[in-house]
Amino acid sequence: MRFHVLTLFPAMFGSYLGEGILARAQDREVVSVNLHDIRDYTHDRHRTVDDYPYGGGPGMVMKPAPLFEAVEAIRASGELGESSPVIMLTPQGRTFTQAVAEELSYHDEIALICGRYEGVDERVALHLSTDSISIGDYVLGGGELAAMVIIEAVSRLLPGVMGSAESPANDSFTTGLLQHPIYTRPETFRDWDVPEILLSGHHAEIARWQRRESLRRTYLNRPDLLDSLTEGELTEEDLRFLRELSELS
Ligand code: 6GU
Repeated sequence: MRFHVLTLFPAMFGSYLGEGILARAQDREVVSVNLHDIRDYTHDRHRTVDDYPYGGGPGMVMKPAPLFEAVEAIRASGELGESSPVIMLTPQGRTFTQAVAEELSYHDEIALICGRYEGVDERVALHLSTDSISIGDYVLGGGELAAMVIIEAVSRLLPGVMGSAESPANDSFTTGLLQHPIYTRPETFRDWDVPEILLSGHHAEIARWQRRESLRRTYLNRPDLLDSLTEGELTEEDLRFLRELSELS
């Protein structure tokens, strides 16, 4: 899968993409990340990428021309198909979730446009991008971190990026519940013991404990996730346990 990133700050990406699973994914040629400096698509001496907003107001607006020319040049190179997504990264976009990551993982090529300043000329959203995405309800200085979040979340879903032992199938949000607590050695650390059940070797009992702890965490930290589980995703025993939790609080 190929990601094209259009940014005013290509240097922000190097060290992040050069480590960990993203480095491995690129070495294995499962993922490639092409960085495009938006300023390279200007034609004036000052390489101007922004201007004042029509109608007044604070801050500067990213001009449309460099972004259109950048996307058109990438398309002309043959590395971004006519029907590939061109995604504007902006706090005004739809919220990025695991389901969106999965949806994007089926494409061969994706372009990510990192907005900066107070915004981007609306004609980019109207006539260039096919989608707009936000990574959550808070404001960042630009879309660069959002691009890295999306590249990582999508890349780890691609075959050959994660080992089978780290399979994404059990991830929080893939199952619709938060992950249960996990422990490693030592058995006792500073007087704090690993829950006895995990040392028992009773696999069925361990699975039951893990399921309950997933439900407990989700109930406490993300009750909205429980509401969006569909019929049949919770067993009678799950429902009984959740009723117990709500009676305790
Ligand atoms: Cl995609 N961009 C900016 N500037 N802020 C954000 C965001 C994106 N997603 C959440 N906050």
